[in-house]
Amino acid sequence: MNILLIYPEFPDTFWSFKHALKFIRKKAGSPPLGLLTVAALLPGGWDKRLVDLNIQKLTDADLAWADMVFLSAMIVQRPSAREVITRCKRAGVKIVTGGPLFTMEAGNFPDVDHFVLNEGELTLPLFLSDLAKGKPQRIYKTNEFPDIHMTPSPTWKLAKLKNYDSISIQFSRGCPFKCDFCNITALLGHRPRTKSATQIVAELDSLYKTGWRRSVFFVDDNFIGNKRQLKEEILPALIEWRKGKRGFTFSTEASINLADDPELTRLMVEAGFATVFVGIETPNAGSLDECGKTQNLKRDLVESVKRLQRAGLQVQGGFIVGFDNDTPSIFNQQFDFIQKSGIVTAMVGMLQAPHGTRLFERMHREHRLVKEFSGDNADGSTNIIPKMGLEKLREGYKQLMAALYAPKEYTERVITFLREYNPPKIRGHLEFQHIMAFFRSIYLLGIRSVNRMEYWKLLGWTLRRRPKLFPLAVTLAIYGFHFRKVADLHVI
Ligand code: B12
Repeated sequence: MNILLIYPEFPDTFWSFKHALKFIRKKAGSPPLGLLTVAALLPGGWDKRLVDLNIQKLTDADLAWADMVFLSAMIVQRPSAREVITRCKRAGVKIVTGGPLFTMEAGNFPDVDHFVLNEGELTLPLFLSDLAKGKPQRIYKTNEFPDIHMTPSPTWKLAKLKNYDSISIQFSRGCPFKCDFCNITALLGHRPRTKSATQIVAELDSLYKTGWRRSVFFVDDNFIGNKRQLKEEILPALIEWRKGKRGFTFSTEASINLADDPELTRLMVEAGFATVFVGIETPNAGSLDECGKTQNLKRDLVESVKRLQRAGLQVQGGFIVGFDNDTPSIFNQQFDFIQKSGIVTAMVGMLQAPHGTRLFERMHREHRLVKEFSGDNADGSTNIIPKMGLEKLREGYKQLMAALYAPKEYTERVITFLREYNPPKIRGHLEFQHIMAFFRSIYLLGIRSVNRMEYWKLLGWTLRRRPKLFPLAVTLAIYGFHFRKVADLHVI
């Protein structure tokens, strides 16, 4: 069997980093971990190829080679996924789909031959067994969650790694918390399911063997869902693994209660974690209470963020406006909070209700659902009628984004962060393209840009006050360029 694994193109979103990646001559953020994992679950004797539309084109020759196409996508990739399906149909190639888009919207794709939904570890073997018998069904789904101790290492060799900035690996699935707007627990459950240290070290070893030295993103829904296992097994193993190796900085997603555990934070930094994305959502306690985000309540959120920054972690944050408890003062509150916290990468979105969430059910009951979920929670759209009124919310959101990513305010925020931040000992791998990115940034941001004064202000301040953080300041200046482009495109 010849299996063609296809990953559709992403639009220009906050996390696509499209405008920043150009500076380091990379084509995409990271290869599709879901498809590389599916490839490893397929029979070893089958031939597999990966076409990631974010780095290459899909050719007619690719389709002519394939006996079957395996397609994975998120909702934001819907338009590109539809094009792929049309081309496969025209070429007469059978299409098997899986991943978050199809798990949530299977009904919208009449041309797909087989849906292998939820987690592939459970559903794919059923499909393969029926296929072997010559009787594959149209839909395979399950309410169960697999033990991921059985999950094989992703087949890295299918991906053209040199085109990517980072690589994803996964230690756990699921999250113990119950935020009403998040669909993770519906997709992956409450009880964090984890891999063993042996599995993680084997995955890192196989990556190391490919020559990879750049950053690695642990794509866990909440990396600290099982703190005990982290402290006793995983982090000590990672600390041991990195001895004598260079590069390989890690990033991940975690809940804010990480800040309450100095030992866990210290071990993470020692293991090489440099960045953590935290769902902060809002400084409005009434709204945190409304959505059930109890872990963010009864704490000084700014101080929690600063504690992580002082420990050596760059904190990125997710924020939401438009809760029922939000009044129009929320936009200023969010702005002040984000500026004070020094969260440079602040993904702010309007409240949306994805399928499968408690919020979706409530909005349905209250007749407040209005349209299809766009799948991009930071594109200035929503599928619900907000209490404060859609126009007021949209206008406030627009102004908030414009203020947060205005050159002067952005530079101030970066400086607030650099002032607080204690860089970890483990540093990223310096490559020729990083040096070139610096020169490109001088030309594009320091000479050609109308905002060039802010660029020089940031670099000047860093050279005087935190010279060791100079490469980070350049990176964040480049990020600012990307964020402004995306905000201009979608929101402002
Ligand atoms: C890593 C990640 C990212 C990375 C993506 C890296 C990449 N190139 O893949 C980054 C940070 C870029 C990202 C960005 C975004 N993301 Co994201 N992301 C995740 C995250 C945390 C992990 C995904 C992952 O790699 N999982 C590990 C692999 C092994 O799991 P998997 O892909 O689901 O695959 C398994 C099954 O689904 C199945 N499977 C998957 N594909 C296929 C295909 C076939 C044929 C078969 C048989 C089976 C199968 O088998 C696999 C093994 O079980 C998920 C949350 C989650 N836990 O799923 C959110 C998630 C996928 N992201 C989400 C969203 C909304 C976004 C953004 C739109 C956010 C934003 N506003 O910008 C952006 C859009 C991307 C962009 N570039 O523009 C949503 C998607 C919702 C949806 N239904 O579409 C999720 C589910 C989070 C959530 N809370 O809802 N994301």
